Amino acid sequence: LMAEEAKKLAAYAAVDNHIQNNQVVGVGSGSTIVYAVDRLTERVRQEKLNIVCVPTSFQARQLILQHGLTLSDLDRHPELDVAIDGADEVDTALTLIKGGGGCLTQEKIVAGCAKHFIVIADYRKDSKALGQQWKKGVPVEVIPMAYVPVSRAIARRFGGEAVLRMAVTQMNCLSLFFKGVVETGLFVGMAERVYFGMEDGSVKTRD
Ligand code: DER
Repeated sequence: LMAEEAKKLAAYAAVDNHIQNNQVVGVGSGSTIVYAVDRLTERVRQEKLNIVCVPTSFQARQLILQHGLTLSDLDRHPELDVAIDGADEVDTALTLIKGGGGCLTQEKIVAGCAKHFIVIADYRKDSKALGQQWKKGVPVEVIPMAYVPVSRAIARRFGGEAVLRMAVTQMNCLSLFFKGVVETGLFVGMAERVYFGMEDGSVKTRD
C-alpha cells in the first residue's frame, strides 16, 4: 500500500473503534487526520450522531467547518471524550514525536483534555526508537525572543545544533525548564493506543 492509503486505513479503524453518539471529539492536525474527519463525517450523517468537535489548529478548525461538523472549544467543552491525532514518529513505549506541522502546543493541550488520546499513523511512523525514522529532530516551540538562548541551552545540554541525541523523555522535561520554551513535540505517556496502517493493507494497533 502507498502511505496515503495506509493513513486512511488507520484513520477509519480509529474512528470506527472509538467514536460513538454524544461525544466531544478533539480533532488533530496534519494529513492523516483528514481521513479521520472524512470517516467521522460519514458516520455522523449515516448514524445521525450527536458529535461536537474541538480543533487543535486553524487547519483542524477549517476541516471541522468544511465538513459541516459542530465546532466547539475548550471553553465550552474542557473535557473531551476522545482526541484523535497523527504523529511524526511512534516508539515502542508509545512516546510520540509530534509538531511536524507546527501546532504541537494546541495539540498537546487538547490531547491532555481527552479521556482517550488515540493516534493514527501509516507504517512509516512505526519506530523502535525515536529518531530512527524521523530525521527532523524534536520540535520545540518557543516564544520568538527566546529562540537563540533556548537553541544554545539545548545545544549545550544535548549537543549538536539542538539536534536531539539522547534520552527523549529527559529532553522533554529538561527543555521545559529552559526559559522561553512553550512546549516540546514529545508526547510522553499520553497516547492510549496507536493505529498503524500497514503496507500489506492490514491495521496494527499498539497499546
Ligand atoms: O504536526 C503534527 O503534530 C501532526 O499531527 C503530525 O504529527 C502528523 O502529521 P501527518 O499526519 O501529516 O503525518
